[in-house]
This record gives sequence, C-alpha cells and structure tokens, in this order.
Amino acid sequence: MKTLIKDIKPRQIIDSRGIPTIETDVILSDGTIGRASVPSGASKGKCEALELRDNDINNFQGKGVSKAINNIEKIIKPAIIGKNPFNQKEIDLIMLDKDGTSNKSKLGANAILSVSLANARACANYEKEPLFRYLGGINGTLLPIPMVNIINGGVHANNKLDFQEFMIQPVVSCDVHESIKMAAEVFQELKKILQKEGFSTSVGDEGGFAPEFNTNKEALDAIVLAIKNAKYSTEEIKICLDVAANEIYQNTKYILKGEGKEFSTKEMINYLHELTINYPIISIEDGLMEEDFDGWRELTCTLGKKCQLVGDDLFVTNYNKLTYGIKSKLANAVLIKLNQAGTLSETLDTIQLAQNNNYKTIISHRSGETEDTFIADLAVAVNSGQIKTGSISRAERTAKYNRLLRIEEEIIV
Ligand code: 2PG
Ligand code: MG
Repeated sequence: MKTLIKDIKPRQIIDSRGIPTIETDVILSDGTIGRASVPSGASKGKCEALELRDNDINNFQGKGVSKAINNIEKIIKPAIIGKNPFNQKEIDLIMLDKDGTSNKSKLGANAILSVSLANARACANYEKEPLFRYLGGINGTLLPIPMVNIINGGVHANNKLDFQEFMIQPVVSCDVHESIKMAAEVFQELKKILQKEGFSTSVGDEGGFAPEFNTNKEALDAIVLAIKNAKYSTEEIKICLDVAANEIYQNTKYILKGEGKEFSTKEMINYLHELTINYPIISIEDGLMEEDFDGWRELTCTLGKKCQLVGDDLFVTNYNKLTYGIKSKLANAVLIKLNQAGTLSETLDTIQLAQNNNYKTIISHRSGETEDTFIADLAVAVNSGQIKTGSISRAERTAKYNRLLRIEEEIIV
C-alpha cells in the first residue's frame, strides 16, 4: 500500500452565518494532509441526513458541534486509522457501519461527511493532482454552467418574497469566465435599479440582494430589466427559480403571503406555468412540497418538456428517493448536496443514477457555507453540467466561482 491514514484532526469552525460547523484534517502516513469542511442548510428536506448539534442553549444557542467532533475522535478515528485512503468506498462504509442508523443520526452526517471529503482531498494531494482530476479522472472535463442567485427571499432573507431564490443562468457560453462576466454585469445593473428605486442593496444569506419587494413579479421584472440594461437578451440569459415550496405549504395549501394568495396544488401548478409563459424561466426547483407526489407528477407532465424541474427537498440526494422519483416520473433534474447524503460515495452513486436515467444534475452549495470549494471540483469531475453556488458576492460563494476559473485554466490549454 502506498500510504495509510495516520491521523484525523477535527475542529469546530464558523460558517458564513456565524454558526459552528466542522472542519477535518485527514493526515496520511507520509505527512500529506487533506482538509474539508461541511456546509449547513436553512430550508431542509425532511429526509436529509442528520446534522448533529449539541443542543446546549448556553453554547452557540445550541448550535455547537462538539458531540459530532467527539464522535470523530472517539469512534471514527480508531475505526479508520491504518486504512487505505484510496479505498473511498471502504472508508465511507466503515463510517456508515459505525453509525448504524438510516439517517446518520448517531455519529452525525456533519461528522461523517467532513472525514469523507477530507479523505478524498488527502488522496488528491498525495497524488499531486487537482481534486477534480482525482475524482473524475481523464473523463471529468465539463465545466458547469452556473445558476447565479441574484435575489434572495423565503427563509434566506427577511423580506416578503415567498420564493427563496431568483437566479440567472447564462446559456450561450460554455466558458466559466464568460458566464461569470455576464452574471456579474447583470448583478451590477440590478444593484443600480434597486438603488434608483430606493430599495436596500444589502444581501441575503446566499449573496443575492434582498430588497423589500412584495411580489414575485416585482423581482422578475427587475431581473429582466437588469438583463436588458447589461445589454444582454433573454435568449442569452435565462431565469431559474427555487420556490422551496416546503416552506410555504400549510394544510394542503401553498400560501404566497407576498402575493396575497392561497393555492391548491392545481392552482400552484397553473401559477408556475403562467410564470414560465410570461418570463424567460427555464428551471424551477422544489416548485411543490416534497410529499405532494401527485402534484409533482402533474407538474412534470405539464411543464417537464419546456422547463427543468429540479428536486431538492424532493430527493435530498438520496438514492432510494431518486429511484422512486424516476419510476414515478417526478421532476427531470436533481439538486446534489453532499451534506444531504452525508458521504462522498453515496453522493456519487446518486449522481450516477440520475445520469443513467437522463435526469439533469446540479451540484449545489448550502445557504450556510464555508470557504471550502469541494463542490466546484465535484461539478467538473462528474460532468454535472450545472452548478448552483450563490451570488457574485460574499467570499464563501465567490470562492467556488474563483475555483472554477482556476480549473478552467487547467482544462483549456
Ligand atoms: C436550497 C439551498 C441552497 P438551503 O434550498 O437549494 O440554495 O438552501 O441550504 O438553505 O437548504
Ligand atoms: Mg432548494
């Protein structure tokens, strides 16, 4: 064996919301170090792998992660020291076995994932290869088209917007630098529009603006104008939405407070359909609640041919949930979040399943992020085609775009 896992060093760090999270170093016998940290969501799917928190209200309002860190030190570390780090599946399986639950609630998905990712990075560092190449081999070369968040609402901002994310996607260029340029120019034009209209230009959790708009229409109109003011057409730059419908669903109704509307599933589908007719919308994520399966089937039937329908809370990057979705014809794309799955190998299995069944894959950040750029490399390695990693602001978001720019340099010679 070329090298072995010699040591594991976890620590508590702070995420972009000032909430504790875990960073772990995996140290190999030759001294190579791999480091990774884990993000955290605000609008979570019910069936996500569990993020273990201390729940001690005297410490970070209960959000500390010392229990999860203790699990790494006392349970994971002794089980994987001396193992071959290049056998990622084995490392992940050992942790799953030690956890023994279906949602990683014993050790914590945050504990497990930090080790899983740090292990992969240690291997890449040992091989002196960039992470995307270690993960994807010579085949992982497709640069992802970004979905860039420019207006935040829902639980990511304290404005009245019902939808969580309004994003733009430059669709004419396959170059990362060109896509980023186009998105950044629209972002700046949007800022000018907001300033002119007297709205705040402060940003929400994912770096998009969080103006006091009341209706989705106001947000969409401002975006269309910003695209035009930046001298692009809506053929070149499209709009993507994350409705995050779990958050607006109550007692069989979709409650859009900003719009002053309460919709049945059927009415909600009609509303989304109308939006796609009136605006250049090409992708809608979590348009319906995660358990509204009949609704999802109907939504997919109605809109699936013209629009990307992304399951985030619907699938939670879970192999079995996606298998059910494929069989039942729910959505046509899956959002991929490493911490919903909890290990690198399970995430890769879900991506593979999606790709084998012609479901689009979008590698995604979380609303609480760190400076770790793992997802940029992952997106290229698996040829995901798309990445969702927030706005053209806030360093934890731009870190991923900047990493993609560096990868682009390595791929295009
Ligand atoms: C989402 C994500 C990321 P959160 O819903 O897609 O944008 O948000 O991390 O809060 O779940
Ligand atoms: Mg989402």
